[in-house]
Amino acid sequence: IASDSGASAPSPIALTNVRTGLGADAIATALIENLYCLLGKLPQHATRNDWYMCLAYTVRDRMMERYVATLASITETNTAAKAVAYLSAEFLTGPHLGNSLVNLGIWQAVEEALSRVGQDDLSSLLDQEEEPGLGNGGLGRLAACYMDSLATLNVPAIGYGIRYEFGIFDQAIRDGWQVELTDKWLRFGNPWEIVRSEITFDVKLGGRTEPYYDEAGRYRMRWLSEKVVKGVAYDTPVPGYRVPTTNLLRLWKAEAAESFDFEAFNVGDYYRAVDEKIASETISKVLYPNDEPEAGKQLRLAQQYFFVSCSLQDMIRLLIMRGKPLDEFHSYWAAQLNDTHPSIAVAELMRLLVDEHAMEWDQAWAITQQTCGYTNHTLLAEALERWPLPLFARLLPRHLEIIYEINRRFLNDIRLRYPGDDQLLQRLSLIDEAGGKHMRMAHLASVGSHAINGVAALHTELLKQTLLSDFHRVAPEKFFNVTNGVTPRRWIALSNPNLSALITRKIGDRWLADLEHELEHLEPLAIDGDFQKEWQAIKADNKRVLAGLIKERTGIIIEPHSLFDIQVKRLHEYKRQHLNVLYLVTLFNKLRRVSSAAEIPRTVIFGGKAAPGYRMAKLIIKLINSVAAAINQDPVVSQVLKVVFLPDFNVKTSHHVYPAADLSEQISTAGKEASGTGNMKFAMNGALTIGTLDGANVEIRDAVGHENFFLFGLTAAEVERLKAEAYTPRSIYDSNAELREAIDLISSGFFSNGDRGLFQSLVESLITRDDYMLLADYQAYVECQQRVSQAYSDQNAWTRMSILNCARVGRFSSDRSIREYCRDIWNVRPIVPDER
Ligand code: CR1
Repeated sequence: IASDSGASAPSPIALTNVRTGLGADAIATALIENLYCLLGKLPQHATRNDWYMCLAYTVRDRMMERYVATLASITETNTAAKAVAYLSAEFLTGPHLGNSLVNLGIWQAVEEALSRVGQDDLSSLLDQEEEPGLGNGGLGRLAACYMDSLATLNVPAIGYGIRYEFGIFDQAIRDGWQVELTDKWLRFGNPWEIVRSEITFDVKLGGRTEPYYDEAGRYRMRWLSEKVVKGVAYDTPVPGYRVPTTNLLRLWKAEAAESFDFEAFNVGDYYRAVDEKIASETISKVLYPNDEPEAGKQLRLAQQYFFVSCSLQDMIRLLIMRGKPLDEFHSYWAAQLNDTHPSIAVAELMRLLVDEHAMEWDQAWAITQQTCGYTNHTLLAEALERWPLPLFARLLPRHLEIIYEINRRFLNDIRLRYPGDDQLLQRLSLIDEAGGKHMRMAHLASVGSHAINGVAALHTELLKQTLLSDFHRVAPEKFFNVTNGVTPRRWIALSNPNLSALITRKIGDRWLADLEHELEHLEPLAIDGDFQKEWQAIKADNKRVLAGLIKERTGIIIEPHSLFDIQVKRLHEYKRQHLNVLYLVTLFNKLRRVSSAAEIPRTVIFGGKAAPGYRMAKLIIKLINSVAAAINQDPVVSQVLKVVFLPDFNVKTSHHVYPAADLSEQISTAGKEASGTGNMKFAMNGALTIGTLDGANVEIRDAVGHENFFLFGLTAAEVERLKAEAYTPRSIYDSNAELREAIDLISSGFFSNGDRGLFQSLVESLITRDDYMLLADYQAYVECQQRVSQAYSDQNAWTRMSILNCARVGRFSSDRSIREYCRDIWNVRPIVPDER
C-alpha cells in the first residue's frame, strides 16, 4: 500500500487503484482524470480554481472506502455499535482540504503529485478554498473540533445540522466601521459534499391538532399541518487522523415538498406555487449571525425544528435499517444537544415515538431521556432561548401539547417531592408565566436529558449555583463538567507545520494522536538553549507570515520583532476588547509624554465580527480602528506601538494568527466566558496568556503553572459581590488619573475628527453602568501589561515559558473532551477496526 498513513481499511477495492490510492502516482493520475472527467478541462486550460476543485475531488475519493465502511457500522444489521448524533445548528468546519491531507497522511504525496502535473504551489490551492462559515464562533467551531476527535477516536458519529446557503457574513471595514457582505460560499460549488437526493424527510409546520381513535380503539392525537417542507441530506465526510474511521456531517437543505400547493398550480396560479417553493427554501437560507442568540424570531425556531426533525427521522430510519426495534433506540443512539438550539428534539422525539410509532408515553419518555444529553454554553441571560408561547403554538401546535404534558408530569413529581414549595414549581416550570408567556428551552433540554454539562469547571459550578440551580437541587446526578478542547490536527499540525515538525523531531509523532500524554515530553526541552533557538526561529517565521498578511489586507506595516499581542474572538462587551483599547490609549498618552526608548515594541492585533444588530459591539470596532489610526500615524508612538484590526477573522485566517502570537488576550469579565477555546489554540502554539480567572483560563493557568500565566482582575465571586454592593464606576473614573485621561481623550473627539458625540454612548455606559466592570479591572490590567513587557525583555525566559505553555496544555485536546463525553455522558465505545 502506497501510503504513509499507517492506517488500513478493509476494502473490496485495491488501494493502489487510481480512485483511492494514497501514493503520489495514483494521485497524479487521478488529478488529470478528474480534471478531464469532472471539470472538462485539459491541464493547459485549467485555472487555479479548476486545480483546486480536481484536487478536492481527488482527496475526497481517497476517503470513500473508509467512509463507506464506517457508515456500514451504523447501518448494517450485524454490528452492534452505539453511535453519537451530535445535533448542532452550527458547524464551523473551516476549509477541508488541508485538514484532509493531514488526517489522511497524504500531504507529501499530494505535493509530489502536484509537481508531477506541473503545479508546484499547494499553498495557493489551499488558499483557493472558500471556507464553509456555518457557525458564529466558539460553539460552532467546538462542534467541528468534536467531529474531528470522534472520528480520530473511532467513535461512529453523525454531525447533524443545517446546510445554510449563506453562512456567517464576510466582514469588510469601511471608514473604520464593520460592513457585512453576503457569504456566497457555494458560488463555485462544494466538492466536499455528496447530495443524498433520496434521503429526504417531510417536516410539518403550523396548522392544528385533532384527536382520533386508531384501529385498536386507542385515543390518539394527530397533527394537521398547514405546510410541509422537505429536508434533503448533504453529506460531508469527516476523516479521523490516520485511522480507519471516516464519519459524516449530514446537513439538511430545505426544499419545497413534492406536493406543494398543487391546487394553486392547477388553477394556473403558477407564481403562487413558486412562492411556496421560495418560502420553503428560506428555512436553510441563512445562518443567524448572533453569537449569543436572542430569541423571538419565527424563522429561527423553524430552522431549529427543521433540522432536528429531519435528524431524528433519519436516526429512526437508520435504526430500522439495522433491524433493531424502536424500543432500543437509546441503546444505539446518543444524541447530544449543542446548546438549546436543538432542544426541541425532546418534544419531537416524543412526538415521533408516541404519535407516529404508537409507543406508550412512559416508554417514549424513558427512551428520550436516556438518549439526550444537553450541553450549556453560556450563562448570559440575554442568550437564553425563550419562545413566546403564541409563536410556538402557531408553528408547532402538537409540540406545545406534548410539552404541556411533559411539564405536567414533571411538576407533579416535583410537587410530591417538595410539597408546598410553589415558588420552586414556578421556577422549574418549562413555561415562564411572568409577563407574556414563554417557553424556556433550557428547561426543556434539562428535563428531557439524562445529562447536563457545562464547558469548563468554573462554568459548570456557576451553572449549578445560578442558572440551573433548581435543576441541580432536584436532580444533582444529571450534572457533569466536560471542559472544552480543540483538535491539535487543525490547530497545530495544519496551522503551524514548522512547529509541528520540530515537535515530532524531538518527541516522535505520537503526540498528534495522544496530546494528553505525549506533549509533556517537550517539558525538559524548555531549558535547552538550542531548542529554544529553534522555537524562537519558528515563532519569528510565523510572525513574518502574519505581518505579510496584515500588510496585504490592511496596508499596515508591522515590525515582526515586536511583541505580537493578539485578541481575536467575536466582538462582545463581556469579552472586553474595549478594556484592551483603554490600555492602548493609556499607553499612547504615556508614550507621547515620556521617551519611548525603554518601551518594549508591541503590535496589538484585533480580529472578530460583531453581530449586525449589536450597536455597541460595532462601535467598539470603530473605536479600535480610530485609536489604531491615531497611534499608527503618530511618528513617535508608532515606533514602539502599532495597532491593527484584521478584517474578516474566520477559521482560514486564524490559521495564520494563533501560531504568530506572543501574547493571548483572554480578558473577559470573570464569570461571563463559559470556556473559550481560542485561549487553548494560542497556548498550544506557545503564546502566553494575559487573562482573568474566567472559563477555561482557570484550568489553563493551573496546567501551565501560575508563574507562566499573566493573571489579573476580579474573580467571578468578587464581580458578583461588587455588583451587589452597588458598584460605582464613576468613583473609579474620578480617582484614577490615567484612566480619566484615557476616557477623556476618547470623549474629546481626538480619535473621531473632533466629533465628541461618536463614542459618547460607549463612554457613558462605562462611567455610569459599566456592566462588565472594565473600570474595576483597569488598573490591574495596565499593571499586568507592564509585567508582560518586562517578561518579554528577557527572551530566553519568555521562550522557556512559551515552551512550557505548549508542553503543558495537552489536556485541552478535544480528544480528551470526547473521551469524557463517551465515558460520562454517551456510554459509547470506539469501534475497533476488526469489528467492522
Ligand atoms: C461560549 O461563549 C465557549 C463556546 C464553546 C460559547 C464560549 O465561552 O468556548 O461557546 N457560547 O463552548 C455560545 O456560543 C451560544 O453560546
